[in-house]
Amino acid sequence: MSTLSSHTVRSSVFARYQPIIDLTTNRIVGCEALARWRADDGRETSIESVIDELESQEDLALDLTTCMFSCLKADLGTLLVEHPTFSVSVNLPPIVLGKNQIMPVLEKLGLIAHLPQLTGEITERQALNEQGRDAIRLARQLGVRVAIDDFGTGHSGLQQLIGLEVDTLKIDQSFIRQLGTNVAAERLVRGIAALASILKVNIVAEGIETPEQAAFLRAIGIEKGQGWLWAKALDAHELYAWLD
Ligand code: G
Ligand code: MN
Repeated sequence: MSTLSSHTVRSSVFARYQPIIDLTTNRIVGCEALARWRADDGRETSIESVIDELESQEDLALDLTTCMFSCLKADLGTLLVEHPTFSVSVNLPPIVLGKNQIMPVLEKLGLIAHLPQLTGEITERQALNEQGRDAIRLARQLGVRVAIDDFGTGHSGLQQLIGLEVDTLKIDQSFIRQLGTNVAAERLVRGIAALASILKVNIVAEGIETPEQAAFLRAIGIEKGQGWLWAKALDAHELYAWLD
């Protein structure tokens, strides 16, 4: 049974923004909007404890996504206008794309002009069933780019993955963490880089924490990364400061 109401979701969810860095220039090229949860006592917490419940119900998942786009517009609206090449990624649960409810939200928020600057992230695990494949198609129809999140963790067949029409693969941080200590993880990351290059899709490496990890990724041709090496998820003021 659900313990969360629409009202609670709308008043508790807010966004933080983690910079996405061009590994060759070390400059910020975009960010990922990460959902945070404000607990009853005002503390900021991770959304982990409620995310499964939110994403299992269509109305709550839509409330979550609406909150994220609404924060994004309020926090980064000016930035999107002033920096037309800056792009923002938002996690998009497939369940919210199914009923064409997102477009009215984007229209109401005045985000239509910025659709090419937005990327919807769908996890590899969610991308491969029928609902996930439909979600990818619907996101593309909306005019946003599509990224496969947590790439490498879904235990999917290569054949299924190659069939997905996406713009970007986001290599999961569990592989990045093992660079330098686990040869198998290094080979896998090299393999993903080669695959992406053949498929002509972009790569973002997630969870980069050390200069050595960044150097390895740069050396094998991965263009973009995010992680604590540069910044944790920031509020809008901190993100604007990064741009200067
Ligand atoms: O599922 P997704 O890959 O979008 O999850 C991003 C999560 O990873 C966020 O909760 C974020 O706080 C966390 N994260 C981002 N950068 C790093 C990092 O460099 N190291 C670790 N351990 N976690 C990170
Ligand atoms: Mn993500």
